[in-house]
Amino acid sequence: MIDKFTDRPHNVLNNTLQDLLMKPDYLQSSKSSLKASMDYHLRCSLCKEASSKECRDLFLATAFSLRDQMTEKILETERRYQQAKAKRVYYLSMEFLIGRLLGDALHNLGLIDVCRNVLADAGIDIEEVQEQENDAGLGNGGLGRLAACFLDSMATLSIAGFGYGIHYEYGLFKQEIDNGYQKEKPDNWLAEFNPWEIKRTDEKCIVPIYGRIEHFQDRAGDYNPMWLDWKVIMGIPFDTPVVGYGGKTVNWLRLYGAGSSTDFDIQIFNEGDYFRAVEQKVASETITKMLYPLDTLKSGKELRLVQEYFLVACSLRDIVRRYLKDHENFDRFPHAVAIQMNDTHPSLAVAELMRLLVDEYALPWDHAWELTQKTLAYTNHTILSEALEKWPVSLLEQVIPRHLQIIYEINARFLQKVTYLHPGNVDLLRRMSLIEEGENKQVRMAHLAMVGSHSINGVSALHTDILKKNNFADFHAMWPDRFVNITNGITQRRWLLKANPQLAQLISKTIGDAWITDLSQLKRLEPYADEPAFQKEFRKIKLANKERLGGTISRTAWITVNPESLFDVHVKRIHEYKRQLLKVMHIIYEYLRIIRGEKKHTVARTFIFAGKAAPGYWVAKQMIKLIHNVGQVINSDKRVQDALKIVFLPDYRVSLAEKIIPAADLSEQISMAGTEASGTGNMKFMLNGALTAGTLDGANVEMLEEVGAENIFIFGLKAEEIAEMERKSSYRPTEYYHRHPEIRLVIDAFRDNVFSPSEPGLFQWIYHRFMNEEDYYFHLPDFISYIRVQEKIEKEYRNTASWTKKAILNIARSGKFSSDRAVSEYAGLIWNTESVKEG
Ligand code: 26V
Repeated sequence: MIDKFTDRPHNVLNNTLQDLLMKPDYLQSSKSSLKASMDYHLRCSLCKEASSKECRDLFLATAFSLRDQMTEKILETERRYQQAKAKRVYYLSMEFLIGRLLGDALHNLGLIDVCRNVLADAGIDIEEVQEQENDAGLGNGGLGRLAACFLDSMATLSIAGFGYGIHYEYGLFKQEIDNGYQKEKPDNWLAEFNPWEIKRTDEKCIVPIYGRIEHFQDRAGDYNPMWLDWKVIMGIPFDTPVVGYGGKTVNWLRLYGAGSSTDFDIQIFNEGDYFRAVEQKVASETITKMLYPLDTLKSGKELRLVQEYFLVACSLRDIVRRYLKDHENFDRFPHAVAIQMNDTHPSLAVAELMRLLVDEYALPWDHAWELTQKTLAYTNHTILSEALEKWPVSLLEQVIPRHLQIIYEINARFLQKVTYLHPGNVDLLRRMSLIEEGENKQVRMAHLAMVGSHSINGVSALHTDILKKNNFADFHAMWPDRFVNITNGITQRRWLLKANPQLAQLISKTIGDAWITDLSQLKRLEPYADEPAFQKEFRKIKLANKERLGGTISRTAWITVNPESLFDVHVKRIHEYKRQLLKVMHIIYEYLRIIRGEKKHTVARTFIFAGKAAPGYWVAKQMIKLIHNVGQVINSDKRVQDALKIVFLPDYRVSLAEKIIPAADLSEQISMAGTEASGTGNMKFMLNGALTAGTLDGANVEMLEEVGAENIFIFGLKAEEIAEMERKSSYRPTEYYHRHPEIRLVIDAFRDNVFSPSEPGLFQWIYHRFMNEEDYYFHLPDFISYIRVQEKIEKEYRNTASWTKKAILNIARSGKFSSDRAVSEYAGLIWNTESVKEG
């Protein structure tokens, strides 16, 4: 009898299973071996019948099967790195927004079709199985997702690059919507077991914290401070394999969870204080309980500082331990190791590396400093002043007293250098100091990161330019060569191959599949941009993606949308600088003009929003409520039922983005110029054939350069124009209000409760803000050019062939925005490392 799963006689299958139980020799990619491996794991790892059709069981069995392959490859990759004496790159980040891993792993291992077939034979849809996986939401947004894309690219390029982060028990909160208001729910993503990670108790480390400094002298009479009475936290590593495309190289992401030291507990136990011992254990474990959401208010939370220190302390111990396995002293440290600090969150690495080298390995200060600077590099991801990290000196003194001492020493030596270069310039000293003076002294973490690194990079050309000219101008004047730009990128494996399989297939059918590892190949699509047959296929795929998203919308937001309408999409974190309000004002303008008979609607639009607001950020939460209320009024108004629909999809996360982005016609990237460091969503939309309505901000500037002005809709003031208006304090919102009837129409609607008929006054704060000249993100100066560009969009969308051509050209010209390009630039310009390929 032939087994329908394996195409083999039953007795052969039984033999295979027998073999498996003795010697797991199933690391091949054929259908039968994957099926056999899944059966094995159903039985032996999950204690379920091999015939189980539970999607959860099948998800776990598939994941275990893939993990087997990956762990084997990790060892092989490690041997290759060892043999080549590869320089190792450690990417330190408080966030890794990796989302789901199954689909990614299947694509990268080349098993997606095999797995689809295995499951289809059992009558199961692979997508249903993929839906079983919880997103690993270990990040807030762009910064964390960038880290995840970089991991994929490093593995694909066979760079010995590893992520180091925190094993949060709770990821970013889940968002629910109640009467239009955001409600936060805990994201207990590990509740149902995470099949990818491997807990490495054998590689745990000890981290000292708190305590006090005693000022001793050594035998030679030199100052020798001692850090005493510290407490102990244990750092327990959890490793997740990161498989590169083609499955040849498998790196890993190491996330540290905090635990209590058993020795420490035993001491308290022995003192007979059982409850204190348990308290101690719970307190330690709290450190990695949850990821902090971005908040507007400077919270100065001790626990967050402890998290940042914990990450740095665990990572550096591990990095040094690995290094010392093959080296006798530290002389080659910067040749063997590169450490990238993802924003200032891990910038205590500067002080911790100095402490390790000077205190624990007894290196002279100057030598230690040279090694530290040569090893570390810093990426800046934001210039928003409220997001620049500063920690109170008093808090550092309490939590990590020795590190504070070291920071003071670094500062003293640094200021000496500044004084030497600019004698008598006290103002410059005050500006550049690592310590902000004042009633409550604070450590400026960006200054610490810059002083302690050999490289400082911004994440788009415009952003790097702004860093050099404004925020870090003094540092740039001192070290012009230390500043580099590396424009962000995204991995096409997740954001096209996996998220938009039909489009990926069409592209591969047309130009071959080299684009999967070389995105510049997409250029070869250009000749097809106005070819009717290709256009037709592209449109068919776009429509199918829109229909699919329509299904998600009706299930999660209970709104029926027309897939033939223009999908106009604004999805990202909710923040004033990203200007969701500008989008809402445009919608209100359209609506009021149609119902007043001033405009005949021509193009039906579905406006799609998604995004989380920080729990303590009132304005952002009001924006969510506003979007819902405007939606309620407009969606239920028969006069516009064929013209306008507004949707807010709850709980924006990586897996939802994967459904939304392939379905977009228009991508809204409308931040106030000079505020969005780069943006990466903008690139994902472009890659999936959406056109962009955008300001000249972040990477939009470079998208314009790549795609050409006729294929992107740019509007609004430029960053320098805004900076100039801010310098002169010349902007008066009320002047715009009085000058432009279009603006009055919209703003008066907030005053007149048009969108809160049953809650008068709810949105009047928006009206008052404008009237009080408080429009910090320049909505009004950009409004008129925004509605004009939207009129143009509408006109162009009606010409289907020309719109489709533009969409295809966007795809064809998106090659620059691959994270493979970005990571290669890091490797060349900052890390001084290269690929270690097989063979
Ligand atoms: C931090 C904070 C902290 C408190 C106040 C509100 C606020 C707003 C933004 C941020 C930014 C956190 C860092 C971050 O995620 N930056 C993003 O990094 C992306 C990757 O480089 C980049 O594409 C985005 O433009 C940038 O916002």
